[in-house]
Amino acid sequence: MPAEAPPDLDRLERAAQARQLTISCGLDARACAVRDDLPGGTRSLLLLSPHEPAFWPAFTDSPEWQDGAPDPMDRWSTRVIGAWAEEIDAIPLYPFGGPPFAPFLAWALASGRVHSSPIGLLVHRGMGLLTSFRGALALPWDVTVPPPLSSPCDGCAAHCRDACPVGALGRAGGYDVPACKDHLRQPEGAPCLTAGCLARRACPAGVGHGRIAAHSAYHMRQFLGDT
Ligand code: B12
Ligand code: SF4
Ligand code: SF4
Repeated sequence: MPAEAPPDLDRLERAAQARQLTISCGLDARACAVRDDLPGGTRSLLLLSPHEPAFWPAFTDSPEWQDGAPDPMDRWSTRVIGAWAEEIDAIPLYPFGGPPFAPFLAWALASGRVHSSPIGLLVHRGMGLLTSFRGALALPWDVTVPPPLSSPCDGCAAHCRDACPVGALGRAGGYDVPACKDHLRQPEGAPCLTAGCLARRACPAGVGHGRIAAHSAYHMRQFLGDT
Protein backbone atom coordinates (compact mmCIF):
# COMPACT_ATOMS: atom_id res chain seq x y z
CA MET A 1 0.00 0.00 0.00
CA PRO A 2 1.41 3.48 -0.85
CA ALA A 3 2.40 5.61 2.16
CA GLU A 4 -0.12 8.31 3.04
CA ALA A 5 0.62 11.68 1.40
CA PRO A 6 1.91 14.33 3.83
CA PRO A 7 -0.81 16.77 4.93
CA ASP A 8 -1.59 19.74 2.70
CA LEU A 9 -2.50 23.25 3.86
CA ASP A 10 -6.20 22.46 4.41
CA ARG A 11 -5.44 19.47 6.61
CA LEU A 12 -2.75 21.38 8.49
CA GLU A 13 -5.12 24.30 9.10
CA ARG A 14 -7.76 21.92 10.46
CA ALA A 15 -5.12 20.39 12.73
CA ALA A 16 -4.04 23.89 13.83
CA GLN A 17 -7.60 24.91 14.67
CA ALA A 18 -8.09 21.73 16.66
CA ARG A 19 -5.30 23.17 18.83
CA GLN A 20 -6.82 26.70 18.92
CA LEU A 21 -4.12 27.90 16.51
CA THR A 22 -4.24 29.13 12.92
CA ILE A 23 -1.66 29.21 10.12
CA SER A 24 -1.33 32.97 9.69
CA CYS A 25 1.45 32.90 7.09
CA GLY A 26 4.14 30.72 5.63
CA LEU A 27 7.07 30.27 3.29
CA ASP A 28 7.08 27.80 0.40
CA ALA A 29 10.01 25.77 -0.90
CA ARG A 30 11.29 28.62 -3.10
CA ALA A 31 11.21 31.12 -0.24
CA CYS A 32 12.80 28.62 2.17
CA ALA A 33 15.61 27.82 -0.29
CA VAL A 34 17.00 31.38 -0.19
CA ARG A 35 17.13 31.59 3.63
CA ASP A 36 19.94 30.58 5.93
CA ASP A 37 17.94 30.93 9.16
CA LEU A 38 15.86 27.73 8.86
CA PRO A 39 16.64 24.19 9.98
CA GLY A 40 18.38 22.15 7.26
CA GLY A 41 15.96 20.32 4.96
CA THR A 42 13.07 22.78 5.53
CA ARG A 43 10.86 22.89 2.41
CA SER A 44 7.96 24.83 3.98
CA LEU A 45 7.58 27.01 7.04
CA LEU A 46 4.21 27.65 8.69
CA LEU A 47 3.77 30.40 11.27
CA LEU A 48 1.12 29.75 13.92
CA SER A 49 -1.01 32.42 15.59
CA PRO A 50 -3.72 32.10 18.23
CA HIS A 51 -7.09 31.22 16.68
CA GLU A 52 -9.37 33.83 18.19
CA PRO A 53 -11.61 33.93 20.13
CA ALA A 54 -11.27 30.18 20.95
CA PHE A 55 -7.66 30.44 22.05
CA TRP A 56 -8.02 32.14 25.45
CA PRO A 57 -10.74 29.93 27.00
CA ALA A 58 -8.90 26.78 25.86
CA PHE A 59 -5.60 28.08 27.18
CA THR A 60 -7.01 29.02 30.59
CA ASP A 61 -8.41 25.47 30.80
CA SER A 62 -4.93 24.00 30.31
CA PRO A 63 -2.64 22.50 32.98
CA GLU A 64 -0.04 25.20 32.23
CA TRP A 65 -2.45 27.99 33.19
CA GLN A 66 -3.81 26.14 36.18
CA ASP A 67 -0.51 25.05 37.79
CA GLY A 68 0.39 28.66 38.68
CA ALA A 69 4.04 28.26 37.53
CA PRO A 70 5.72 31.03 35.48
CA ASP A 71 5.32 31.54 31.70
CA PRO A 72 2.22 29.39 31.21
CA MET A 73 1.64 30.46 27.59
CA ASP A 74 5.16 29.66 26.47
CA ARG A 75 4.93 26.28 28.23
CA TRP A 76 1.53 25.65 26.58
CA SER A 77 3.01 26.47 23.16
CA THR A 78 5.98 24.18 23.72
CA ARG A 79 3.75 21.27 24.72
CA VAL A 80 1.02 21.68 22.11
CA ILE A 81 3.15 22.66 19.10
CA GLY A 82 5.95 20.28 20.12
CA ALA A 83 3.59 17.27 20.28
CA TRP A 84 2.00 18.19 16.94
CA ALA A 85 5.43 18.54 15.30
CA GLU A 86 6.44 15.12 16.57
CA GLU A 87 3.25 13.59 15.17
CA ILE A 88 3.94 14.87 11.64
CA ASP A 89 7.78 14.77 11.64
CA ALA A 90 8.16 18.53 11.58
CA ILE A 91 10.55 20.74 13.56
CA PRO A 92 8.88 23.09 16.07
CA LEU A 93 10.22 26.64 16.38
CA TYR A 94 9.28 29.22 19.02
CA PRO A 95 9.44 33.03 19.25
CA PHE A 96 10.58 32.88 22.91
CA GLY A 97 13.47 31.17 24.65
CA GLY A 98 16.23 33.55 23.48
CA PRO A 99 18.47 35.30 23.08
CA PRO A 100 19.14 34.46 20.37
CA PHE A 101 15.53 34.73 19.21
CA ALA A 102 14.22 32.96 16.12
CA PRO A 103 13.57 35.63 13.44
CA PHE A 104 9.77 35.43 13.42
CA LEU A 105 9.42 39.04 12.22
CA ALA A 106 11.66 38.41 9.20
CA TRP A 107 9.87 35.16 8.33
CA ALA A 108 6.47 36.81 8.62
CA LEU A 109 7.51 39.76 6.43
CA ALA A 110 8.97 37.40 3.82
CA SER A 111 5.57 35.66 3.56
CA GLY A 112 4.02 38.84 2.11
CA ARG A 113 0.94 38.35 4.30
CA VAL A 114 2.04 40.72 7.05
CA HIS A 115 3.56 44.17 6.70
CA SER A 116 5.45 46.79 8.67
CA SER A 117 3.15 49.36 10.22
CA PRO A 118 3.94 53.04 10.87
CA ILE A 119 4.57 52.18 14.55
CA GLY A 120 7.03 49.37 13.91
CA LEU A 121 4.82 46.43 14.82
CA LEU A 122 3.73 44.01 12.13
CA VAL A 123 0.19 44.31 10.81
CA HIS A 124 -2.00 41.72 9.06
CA ARG A 125 -5.25 42.26 7.17
CA GLY A 126 -7.26 40.08 9.57
CA MET A 127 -5.38 40.39 12.84
CA GLY A 128 -4.45 44.05 12.52
CA LEU A 129 -1.77 45.10 15.02
CA LEU A 130 -2.82 42.22 17.27
CA THR A 131 -0.73 39.98 15.03
CA SER A 132 1.29 37.58 17.18
CA PHE A 133 2.87 34.15 16.91
CA ARG A 134 2.87 31.17 19.23
CA GLY A 135 5.32 29.13 17.17
CA ALA A 136 6.14 27.71 13.74
CA LEU A 137 6.53 24.36 12.02
CA ALA A 138 9.43 23.67 9.68
CA LEU A 139 8.27 20.91 7.32
CA PRO A 140 10.46 18.66 5.17
CA TRP A 141 7.78 18.55 2.41
CA ASP A 142 6.21 21.08 0.03
CA VAL A 143 3.07 22.92 1.10
CA THR A 144 1.24 25.54 -0.93
CA VAL A 145 1.26 28.28 1.69
CA PRO A 146 -1.35 31.05 2.13
CA PRO A 147 -0.85 33.71 -0.60
CA PRO A 148 0.40 37.28 0.00
CA LEU A 149 -2.10 39.95 1.07
CA SER A 150 -1.96 43.70 0.50
CA SER A 151 -1.17 45.92 3.48
CA PRO A 152 -4.15 47.35 5.37
CA CYS A 153 -2.04 50.50 5.86
CA ASP A 154 -2.47 51.52 2.20
CA GLY A 155 -4.90 54.44 2.33
CA CYS A 156 -5.38 54.25 6.11
CA ALA A 157 -5.30 57.46 8.15
CA ALA A 158 -2.83 55.75 10.55
CA HIS A 159 -4.88 55.91 13.75
CA CYS A 160 -2.15 53.78 15.36
CA ARG A 161 0.33 56.67 15.18
CA ASP A 162 -1.56 58.97 17.53
CA ALA A 163 -3.17 56.45 19.86
CA CYS A 164 -0.40 56.01 22.43
CA PRO A 165 -0.95 58.56 25.24
CA VAL A 166 2.82 58.97 25.73
CA GLY A 167 3.95 58.67 22.11
CA ALA A 168 6.07 55.60 22.87
CA LEU A 169 5.66 54.10 19.40
CA GLY A 170 6.76 55.23 15.97
CA ARG A 171 9.62 57.40 17.26
CA ALA A 172 12.84 57.78 15.28
CA GLY A 173 14.70 55.77 17.94
CA GLY A 174 12.17 52.91 17.83
CA TYR A 175 9.87 51.70 20.60
CA ASP A 176 10.39 53.69 23.83
CA VAL A 177 9.94 50.82 26.27
CA PRO A 178 10.69 52.85 29.46
CA ALA A 179 8.10 55.52 28.50
CA CYS A 180 5.51 52.81 27.86
CA LYS A 181 6.21 51.00 31.14
CA ASP A 182 6.21 54.27 33.16
CA HIS A 183 2.76 55.02 31.79
CA LEU A 184 1.49 51.52 32.53
CA ARG A 185 2.50 51.93 36.18
CA GLN A 186 0.31 55.06 36.56
CA PRO A 187 -3.46 54.92 37.08
CA GLU A 188 -3.81 56.43 33.57
CA GLY A 189 -2.21 53.26 32.18
CA ALA A 190 -5.18 51.11 33.21
CA PRO A 191 -6.83 51.02 29.76
CA CYS A 192 -3.65 49.56 28.21
CA LEU A 193 -2.97 47.26 31.11
CA THR A 194 -6.45 45.78 31.39
CA ALA A 195 -7.43 45.50 27.72
CA GLY A 196 -4.19 45.81 25.72
CA CYS A 197 -2.04 48.48 24.08
CA LEU A 198 -4.26 51.37 22.88
CA ALA A 199 -2.16 51.77 19.74
CA ARG A 200 -2.58 48.12 18.78
CA ARG A 201 -6.31 48.35 19.46
CA ALA A 202 -6.67 51.51 17.36
CA CYS A 203 -6.02 49.61 14.12
CA PRO A 204 -9.28 49.08 12.19
CA ALA A 205 -7.88 45.94 10.56
CA GLY A 206 -7.92 44.10 13.90
CA VAL A 207 -11.45 45.09 14.95
CA GLY A 208 -13.16 41.84 13.91
CA HIS A 209 -10.29 39.66 15.05
CA GLY A 210 -11.93 38.51 18.30
CA ARG A 211 -8.98 38.96 20.68
CA ILE A 212 -10.34 38.72 24.23
CA ALA A 213 -9.40 41.57 26.60
CA ALA A 214 -8.26 39.13 29.31
CA HIS A 215 -5.80 37.63 26.81
CA SER A 216 -4.32 41.07 26.05
CA ALA A 217 -4.21 41.87 29.78
CA TYR A 218 -2.18 38.70 30.37
CA HIS A 219 0.47 39.80 27.84
CA MET A 220 0.58 43.28 29.32
CA ARG A 221 1.20 41.86 32.80
CA GLN A 222 3.96 39.61 31.44
CA PHE A 223 5.48 42.56 29.60
CA LEU A 224 5.38 44.82 32.67
CA GLY A 225 6.92 42.12 34.83
CA ASP A 226 9.81 41.89 32.34
CA THR A 227 12.78 43.99 33.49
C1 B12 B 1 12.54 40.93 22.93
C2 B12 B 1 11.09 41.13 22.51
C3 B12 B 1 10.43 42.19 23.10
C4 B12 B 1 11.10 43.21 23.99
C5 B12 B 1 11.64 44.32 23.05
C6 B12 B 1 12.88 45.00 23.57
C7 B12 B 1 13.18 46.31 22.84
N1 B12 B 1 12.48 46.76 21.85
O1 B12 B 1 14.09 46.90 23.27
C8 B12 B 1 9.93 43.70 24.87
C9 B12 B 1 9.84 42.85 26.13
C10 B12 B 1 9.95 45.15 25.25
C11 B12 B 1 8.74 43.35 23.95
C12 B12 B 1 7.50 43.85 24.15
C13 B12 B 1 6.40 43.47 23.42
N2 B12 B 1 6.39 42.65 22.37
CO1 B12 B 1 7.94 41.73 21.69
N3 B12 B 1 9.22 40.46 21.22
C14 B12 B 1 10.44 40.28 21.58
C15 B12 B 1 10.99 38.99 20.92
C16 B12 B 1 10.84 37.85 21.94
C17 B12 B 1 12.41 39.01 20.42
C18 B12 B 1 12.77 40.22 19.55
C19 B12 B 1 14.28 40.29 19.37
O2 B12 B 1 15.00 40.74 20.25
N4 B12 B 1 14.77 39.85 18.21
C20 B12 B 1 16.18 39.87 17.91
C21 B12 B 1 16.59 41.23 17.29
C22 B12 B 1 18.04 41.20 16.81
O3 B12 B 1 15.74 41.45 16.12
P1 B12 B 1 14.94 42.82 15.96
O4 B12 B 1 14.06 42.71 14.76
O5 B12 B 1 15.86 44.00 16.05
O6 B12 B 1 14.03 42.82 17.28
C23 B12 B 1 13.41 43.98 17.73
C24 B12 B 1 11.92 43.97 17.51
O7 B12 B 1 11.41 42.66 17.69
C25 B12 B 1 11.44 44.93 18.59
N5 B12 B 1 10.18 44.60 19.28
C26 B12 B 1 9.91 43.53 20.03
N6 B12 B 1 8.70 43.63 20.55
C27 B12 B 1 8.21 44.80 20.14
C28 B12 B 1 7.01 45.40 20.41
C29 B12 B 1 6.75 46.64 19.84
C30 B12 B 1 5.48 47.32 20.22
C31 B12 B 1 7.67 47.26 18.94
C32 B12 B 1 7.37 48.55 18.26
C33 B12 B 1 8.90 46.64 18.69
C34 B12 B 1 9.14 45.43 19.30
O8 B12 B 1 12.44 44.94 19.61
C35 B12 B 1 13.51 44.06 19.24
C36 B12 B 1 14.83 44.56 19.78
O9 B12 B 1 15.10 45.87 19.28
C37 B12 B 1 10.00 38.83 19.72
C38 B12 B 1 9.81 37.40 19.21
C39 B12 B 1 10.79 37.06 18.13
N7 B12 B 1 11.30 35.87 18.16
O10 B12 B 1 11.05 37.90 17.25
C40 B12 B 1 8.72 39.44 20.31
C41 B12 B 1 7.72 40.10 19.38
C42 B12 B 1 8.46 40.94 18.38
N8 B12 B 1 6.98 40.97 20.30
C43 B12 B 1 5.72 41.01 20.05
C44 B12 B 1 4.75 41.67 20.84
C45 B12 B 1 3.31 41.44 20.45
C46 B12 B 1 5.12 42.45 21.94
C47 B12 B 1 4.13 43.18 22.86
C48 B12 B 1 3.22 44.10 22.08
C49 B12 B 1 3.43 42.12 23.71
C50 B12 B 1 2.08 42.35 24.23
N9 B12 B 1 1.89 43.14 25.26
O11 B12 B 1 1.17 41.74 23.74
C51 B12 B 1 5.05 43.95 23.84
C52 B12 B 1 4.94 45.47 23.78
C53 B12 B 1 3.96 46.01 24.77
C54 B12 B 1 2.89 46.80 24.13
N10 B12 B 1 3.11 48.06 23.81
O12 B12 B 1 1.82 46.29 23.93
C55 B12 B 1 5.38 40.21 18.83
C56 B12 B 1 5.28 41.16 17.61
C57 B12 B 1 4.04 40.98 16.79
C58 B12 B 1 3.87 42.14 15.83
N11 B12 B 1 2.61 42.46 15.54
O13 B12 B 1 4.80 42.73 15.34
C59 B12 B 1 6.58 39.20 18.77
C60 B12 B 1 6.90 38.67 17.37
C61 B12 B 1 6.24 38.04 19.76
C62 B12 B 1 5.17 37.07 19.34
N12 B12 B 1 5.12 35.96 20.06
O14 B12 B 1 4.37 37.25 18.47
N13 B12 B 1 9.10 42.44 23.00
S1 SF4 C 1 -4.06 51.86 12.00
FE1 SF4 C 1 -3.88 51.96 9.76
S2 SF4 C 1 -1.72 52.54 9.37
FE2 SF4 C 1 -1.86 51.82 11.51
S3 SF4 C 1 -1.33 49.65 11.36
FE3 SF4 C 1 -3.58 49.77 11.27
S4 SF4 C 1 -4.01 49.81 9.07
FE4 SF4 C 1 -1.83 50.31 9.28
S1 SF4 D 1 0.81 49.90 25.94
FE1 SF4 D 1 -0.09 51.97 26.12
S2 SF4 D 1 1.66 53.23 26.74
FE2 SF4 D 1 2.51 51.33 25.92
S3 SF4 D 1 2.88 51.70 23.75
FE3 SF4 D 1 0.82 50.86 23.90
S4 SF4 D 1 -0.53 52.65 24.03
FE4 SF4 D 1 1.56 53.33 24.51
